[in-house]
Amino acid sequence: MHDVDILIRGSLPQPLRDALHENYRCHDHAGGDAGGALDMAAAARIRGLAQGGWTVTPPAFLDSLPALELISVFGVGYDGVPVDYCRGRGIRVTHTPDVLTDDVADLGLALVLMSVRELVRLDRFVREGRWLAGSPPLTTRLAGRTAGILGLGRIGTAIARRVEAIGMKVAWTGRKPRDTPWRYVADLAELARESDVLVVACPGGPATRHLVDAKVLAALGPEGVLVNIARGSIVDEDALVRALADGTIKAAGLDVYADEPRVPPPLLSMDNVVLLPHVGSATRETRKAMADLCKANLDAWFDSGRVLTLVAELG
Ligand code: 8YV
Repeated sequence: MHDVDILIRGSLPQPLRDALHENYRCHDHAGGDAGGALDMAAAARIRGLAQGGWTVTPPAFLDSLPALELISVFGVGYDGVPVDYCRGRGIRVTHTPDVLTDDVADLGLALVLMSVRELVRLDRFVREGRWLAGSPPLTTRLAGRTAGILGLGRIGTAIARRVEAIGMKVAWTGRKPRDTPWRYVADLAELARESDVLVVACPGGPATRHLVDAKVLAALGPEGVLVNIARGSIVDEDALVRALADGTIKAAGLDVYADEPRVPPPLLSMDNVVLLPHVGSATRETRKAMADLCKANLDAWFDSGRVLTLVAELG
């Protein structure tokens, strides 16, 4: 048992909560994302914060935790944490990279296949007995077509390898070019124009908000498909709904949304969009590995002043 007070915010898996409660004096911030009162005396003692990947922790809230040393995020994305503010106060921020890369990339590949080969629609075709009345509609070949990847980090790279394995060509864009086996295209709209499928795999946060806008969707074009396994904030959802409704793009496969778990209502009745409930990392094995790493970051810091997986901006 560490002689340390930590705060838990947002949704964490029960086994992780249990392990934290066994090892630390834990304070649950019942208000979660919405905030809510935190006992002032307890707040002054909080040295660690464990939070869900989607949890938003604003600077004003962190101001109420004067002794905070470390934020350990359960998730690879940490767009809910004000990293510049944390740098200013010397608060370390850790996350759970690598352990979820394969699962999220698998889901990216699955959404490419589900959207372009229209697998959900075809499943419904069988269930509704329509096969008895005639042949299913033909779909589109993936081999030989181009996947454009927005963000070639760990997950983007793993998706590139997977789509290449099914015979697709890969091009990508990101903040700056680097040496990769795949062609770099500096301009996102240009990448969209060249792509049959545009896969969003970059981090969320203010720097990437609405990067995929009406212009990019128009460039993707009437045969183009958008896949997003990253963050809903990166896509202008109103523009996406319009583009799917009026045929500006052909289809979309989405695992993430701007206001989860709320999905824009018009998408729910569209046949050309596959909707998943943010399950990129949602396997038992990966969630356990994420939980272990989230706790290991707290333990390493409070045992020996080390952090294991500090976020890149603070490295
Ligand atoms: C997690 C994610 O489900 O890691 C991330 O950034 O979006 C997901 O893999 C989420 O963080 C769990 O809170």
